[in-house]
Amino acid sequence: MKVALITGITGQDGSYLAELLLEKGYMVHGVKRRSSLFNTDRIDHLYQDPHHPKQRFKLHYGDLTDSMNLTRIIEECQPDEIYNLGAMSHVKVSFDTPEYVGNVDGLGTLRILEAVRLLGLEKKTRIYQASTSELYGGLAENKNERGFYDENSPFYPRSPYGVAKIYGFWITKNYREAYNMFACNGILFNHESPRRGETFVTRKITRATARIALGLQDKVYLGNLDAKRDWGHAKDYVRMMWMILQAETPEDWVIATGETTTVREFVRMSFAEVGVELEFKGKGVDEKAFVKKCNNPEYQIEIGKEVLSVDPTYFRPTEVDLLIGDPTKAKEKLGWVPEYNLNALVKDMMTSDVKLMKKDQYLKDGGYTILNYFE
Ligand code: NDP
Ligand code: GDR
Repeated sequence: MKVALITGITGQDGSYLAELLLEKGYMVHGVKRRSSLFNTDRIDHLYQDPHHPKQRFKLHYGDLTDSMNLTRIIEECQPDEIYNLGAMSHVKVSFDTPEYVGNVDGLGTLRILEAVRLLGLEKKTRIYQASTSELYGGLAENKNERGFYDENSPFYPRSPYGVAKIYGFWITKNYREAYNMFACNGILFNHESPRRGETFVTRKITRATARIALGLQDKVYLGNLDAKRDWGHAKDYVRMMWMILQAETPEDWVIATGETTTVREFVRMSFAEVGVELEFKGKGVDEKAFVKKCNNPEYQIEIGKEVLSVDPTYFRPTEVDLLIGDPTKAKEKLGWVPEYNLNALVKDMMTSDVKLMKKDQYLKDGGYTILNYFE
């Protein structure tokens, strides 16, 4: 039985990857941070009783800032594959906690690589590093001749997160070259899902849309509506993480859809999923969105209602304006065929959030407190 170790197993990608590897028959170990509450919502359905003789899913307390802890876990698990997905992954928050992000997202990667090397596992253990399109920083002049970012495009990170991840990228490549390790970077563009953290823009939008439709929330405040992202579905992307470690040679790979869309358009598409047509008026910080039509009798949402305003709090000190990836290499060499397009992604997220928010509505009607925290 193959053995995998996943850092960041409680996150969006970690949960989908754990599912995939369990389906493939792996023994899956995960690193979980200690927190004052259970923080396992995304993987509760995978939990297995530790007393079960055939247990194939095991969590270990740990942290990417603690090299002794990581070394001990790796020694115990003897993994064939390590997926280093753990990170403080929010770009805006990285401006508030830059040193911590450097430690976790940058040095954390080194700690994994060095542990594998010191334990003498460099011939056995393959390592996947969660690199990111944030490395490119969205500089127009750095796109390839076809207008995309690819494996050869120069990097120019625009946040403490991007800068920390660039260390992770290069140290992974360096250990590959210096010690002949099977260590690979997946340069993944934005990928979303119903399990996406609530403070990333897509989930913030789908959650708010469902709440507004159901009368649980008045409006949503967003930052830069003109930002463009290449959004795919996390389920498609974790499959690629696995494929990257099954390749014949260790390499770096861009995973993207090759299409880019504004935040404004994502809002429009989300409201359309619940039958609400929007009209955007104004520019920059004065831009707002109003309900133009409501084609769904289930939702009593009044025509002309203001449902979106811009709040500059959500602007970033330095922004990545546009990202679009070129997945040609992954398509040709790894057979990358995503199952979801943007329409299917929005539908999946909206279906899930409407269901979740109906549950909240039921709880609220029953007198229970529901989460009213927006960020
Ligand atoms: P999430 O934010 O959903 O998950 C991050 C995970 O990292 C969580 O399990 C979190 O634990 C864990 N973590 C945070 N800090 C530490 C730490 N100090 N020690 C150990 N674990 C820690 O991110 P995603 O699942 O979306 O992304 C997975 C990885 O891929 C990240 O590295 C991200 O930067 C990268 N990435 C993501 C992209 C995307 O669009 N989703 C695109 C490109 C790269 P806890 O639950 O306790 O907070
Ligand atoms: P990103 O994702 O920064 O691309 O990083 P996020 O969803 O946070 O932002 C995307 C774009 O939307 C704009 N935006 C807002 N963003 C947030 N979070 N909240 C808002 O209210 C809002 N309004 C507008 C942002 O300015 C930005 O331009 C994600 C993370 O998953 C990283 O870990 C990963 O590496 C990259 O994707 C690829």
